[in-house]
Amino acid sequence: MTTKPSALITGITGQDGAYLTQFLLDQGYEVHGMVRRSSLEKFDRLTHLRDQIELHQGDLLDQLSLIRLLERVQPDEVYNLAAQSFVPTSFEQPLLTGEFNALGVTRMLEAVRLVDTSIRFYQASSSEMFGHVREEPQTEKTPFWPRSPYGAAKVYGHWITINYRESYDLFACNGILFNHESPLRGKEFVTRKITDAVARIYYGIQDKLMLGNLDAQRDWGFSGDYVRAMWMMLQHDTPDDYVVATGEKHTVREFVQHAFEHVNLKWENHVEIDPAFFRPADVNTLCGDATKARETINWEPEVSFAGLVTMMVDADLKRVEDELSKTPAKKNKAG
Ligand code: NAP
Ligand code: G4F
Repeated sequence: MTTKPSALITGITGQDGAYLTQFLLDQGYEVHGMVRRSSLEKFDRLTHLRDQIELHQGDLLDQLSLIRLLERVQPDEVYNLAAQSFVPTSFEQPLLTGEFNALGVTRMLEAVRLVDTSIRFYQASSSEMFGHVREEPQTEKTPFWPRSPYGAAKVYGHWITINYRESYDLFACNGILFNHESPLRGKEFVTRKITDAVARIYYGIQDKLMLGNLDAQRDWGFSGDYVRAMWMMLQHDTPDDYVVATGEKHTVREFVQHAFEHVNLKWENHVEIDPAFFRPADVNTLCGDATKARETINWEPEVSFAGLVTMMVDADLKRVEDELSKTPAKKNKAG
């Protein structure tokens, strides 16, 4: 009898957690997720998978909860996706962001080191670490210059992962993932904020979309493609760090333009600038070179920029239409 491989995902309730869960189930894994205790359960992204996975309480702030969780689950692989992931919040809550995104990684690595050093560990590193970019495109060798408490905390998480690999011989990998989006993206992030607004404007229940820095450039990919790269890193013979990116960058303005054009609306009639959405320091441009991931683990993205925008607008159109069908009097398509 062969036993199924098992994985523990922290941050399973998030965007990537949902896509990674589906991917690992499709690969025949037993999937466990760590969730924070909350007075209300927020498992919306996992609804369709709920009976195929096991959820356990734990928190990146609580070392013992992590140790006990690994002892109970005995996973082959740990995907550490949990984090305070919204950059503007990191300016408001820099210490808490550091607790989750920096020290939380150390707690997770300590738990692996104490419970079972054969566990393979994935850390969710970020292109936000490149910040004020030193070269373009960015590779695994590009120096970091974080521009937010979020980015600075992720740099710590990145290096402590490398340190545990070198000190204790752990199979620990960093995925330096560039921005990746999907219909499951939180509505506070710019892409989903735009596609949600486009759908609401199309159906006449919103008129204006307030945004900040339209000139920022990002290398946007699809979350479903990027979680595949996480898994591929842990299947390789040796642990290493990889940039995961499409190699193509676009401005926020271009994202806006594509999203509004998809429903034949003129974005200039609806988008306004609100200084409240500018950051104390922003990352003006990001564009990744994923040559190493392509050549070493054979990873390639499948969804294009245009495909991503269309997928997200279509999903929000369907969702808003479904919501409105429950309150038909409000439905009023914009021309
Ligand atoms: P997300 O949707 O914001 O999900 C974050 C997850 O972390 C949620 O499940 C959240 O749980 C959990 N979490 C936060 N604090 C926690 C704590 N103290 N203890 C336990 N769980 C906690 O983020 P995502 O887009 O899926 O990103 C996944 C990871 O990749 C994050 O580490 C992010 O920083 C990193 N990353 C993302 C991108 C991107 O473009 N998406 C790019 C590079 C790196 P609740 O549901 O309880 O809030
Ligand atoms: O969508 P964003 O909030 O994503 P950001 O800051 O790039 O961070 C995301 O990607 C990182 C990888 O590089 C992850 F590590 C991180 O967890 C997160 O997933 O903002 C993108 C750009 C920024 O330059 C921002 O200033 O869009 C600009 N922007 C313009 N108007 C806006 C808005 N961002 C938001 N959230 N809201 C706006 O109204």
